Amino acid sequence: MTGRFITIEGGEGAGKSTAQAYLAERLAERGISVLQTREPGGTPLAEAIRRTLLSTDGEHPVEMAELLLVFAARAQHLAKVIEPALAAGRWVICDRFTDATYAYQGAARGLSTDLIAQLERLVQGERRPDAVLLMDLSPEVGMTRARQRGELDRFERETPAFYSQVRSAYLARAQADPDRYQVIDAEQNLESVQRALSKLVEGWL
Ligand code: Z5A
Repeated sequence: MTGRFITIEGGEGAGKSTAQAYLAERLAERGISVLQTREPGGTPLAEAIRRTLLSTDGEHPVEMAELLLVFAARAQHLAKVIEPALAAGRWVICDRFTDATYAYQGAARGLSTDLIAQLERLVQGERRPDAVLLMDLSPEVGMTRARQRGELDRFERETPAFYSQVRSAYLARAQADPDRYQVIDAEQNLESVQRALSKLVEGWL
């Protein structure tokens, strides 16, 4: 039996990490073995790429380099962590995946969707998330939450227009495939978000 691959997406400060931990706990209570991981990252090499991508110091990658670095990290992560876990029957909950590439490198940085789709096929083959949770909130609320946490990374220093494009791209992807995407209103208080997540878990099981 193979496991299920669930990804969590959304803008900055949307509550993805909080939701991931909550979902993992609910699933573990039901006896499901869960692996929590994130992108970019999830292996030592992919985490090194993450540090490069998020750093505000030194030379910044141009758009195309950023895209290729994201997919390089993903190739490593899939081969070393995600595929083995799914093959062992574990559920994988990943904080961001390729939807983020379409939203950030595609919609916000302006790289072509066709190019991203080609890289997606090259790196992932047929692998796609079984379910995508989109934690949707206004960029203003997300940025306020992110700022409260301290120093901002390279993406968190982008303009409001950049974040609006990210949000619109995510919502358009969710609308195009409503069976696979669940949109959660991430501006609600934590209790309401958790209630929505618990319902989802019941639906999955
Ligand atoms: N990136 C990319 O460009 N292309 C790609 O393909 C991929 C990624 C995969 C790093 O991602 C960057 O990588 C990302 C895009 C780029 N850019 N950014 N920024 P990341 O996921 O690590 O970064 P992030 O979006 O900044 O995540 P985050 O700041 O860690 O936020 P979060 O995980 O969504 O939120 P959180 O840590 O769970 O919660 C944030 C705070 O809000 C925290 O204090 C919580 O206690 C609080 N919180 C959570 N939920 C609530 C509710 N409901 N009410 C009130 N407060 C709440």
